[in-house]
Amino acid sequence: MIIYLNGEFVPKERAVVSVFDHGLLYGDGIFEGIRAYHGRVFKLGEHLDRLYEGAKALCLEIPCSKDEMQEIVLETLRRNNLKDAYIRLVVTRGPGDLGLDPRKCPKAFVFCITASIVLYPDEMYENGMAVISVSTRRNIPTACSPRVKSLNYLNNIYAKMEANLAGMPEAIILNNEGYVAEASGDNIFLVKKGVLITPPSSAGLLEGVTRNTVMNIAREKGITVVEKLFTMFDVYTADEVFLTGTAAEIIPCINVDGRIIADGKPGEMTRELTATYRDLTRVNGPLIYPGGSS
Ligand code: PXG
Repeated sequence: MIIYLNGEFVPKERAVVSVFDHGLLYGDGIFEGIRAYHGRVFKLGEHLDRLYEGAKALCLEIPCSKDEMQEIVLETLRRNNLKDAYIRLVVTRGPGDLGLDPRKCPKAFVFCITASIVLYPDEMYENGMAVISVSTRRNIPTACSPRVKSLNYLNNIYAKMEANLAGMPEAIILNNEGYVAEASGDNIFLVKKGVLITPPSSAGLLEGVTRNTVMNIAREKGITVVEKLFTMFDVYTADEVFLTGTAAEIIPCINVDGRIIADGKPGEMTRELTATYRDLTRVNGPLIYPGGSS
């Protein structure tokens, strides 16, 4: 496995980060989880836009342009001979001293890992999954914005731990007002009377690339899409519930906090959106091997 590490391509064993890196010392940094399908990097532009917006919010100067970053991702995939992959792109504040002041870190540190993709079991997509809501509240946007995909994921990890302790695969997280925000690493959607509903960004959530893609697919199909606040009552009584994320794509939820959703089977709209989403992964995004080689 070859890793891109701050200007070099190195074997996994040599891909190490300083103990003085503020990404490690303070969670000061940002990342993206991206996926490549059939020799293309799906929605790469959208992921890079989110990365650079996060950097802007944190006054973190990424030491290369978006075009150069795109090439770093594509070249890392080429060096690993991958066509289908999970990509982890990380920008840390870089090495500094033991004080938290980011000005002590002269240069951001960039790395890119490309790994073969671990697919979730088909069974989960066929039959849906059971999830629970947890007591951990989503970070308050005025304190630590969930819109920044930062290296500080403790909020999400607390939620995931609660799900783990309850023996459940995923957690639904509410915001500090008690409205549904998202899952620990996925966004949430409901279908009610043919309308597709998801919490607005202002609920305090990461604006998922998959979330945006699904909303666009739905609109193109003529489905009404509404971003509005809702509570767990709306989840329990929805016709369909599903989660969206780069790794999981679209996963149906058929049981939430012990309430069976509708007839307990993945719904029609969830199936239809999933089929179109998968079609899109074949045609969207820059080619890794433009000449058609490999
Ligand atoms: N919300 C949160 C909090 C996330 O971290 C999403 C939503 C979905 O966003 P995208 O852009 O992927 O549609 C995410 C991203 C993992 C893993 O290993 C997944 C994410 C983050 C970190 C790790 O499954 N999901």
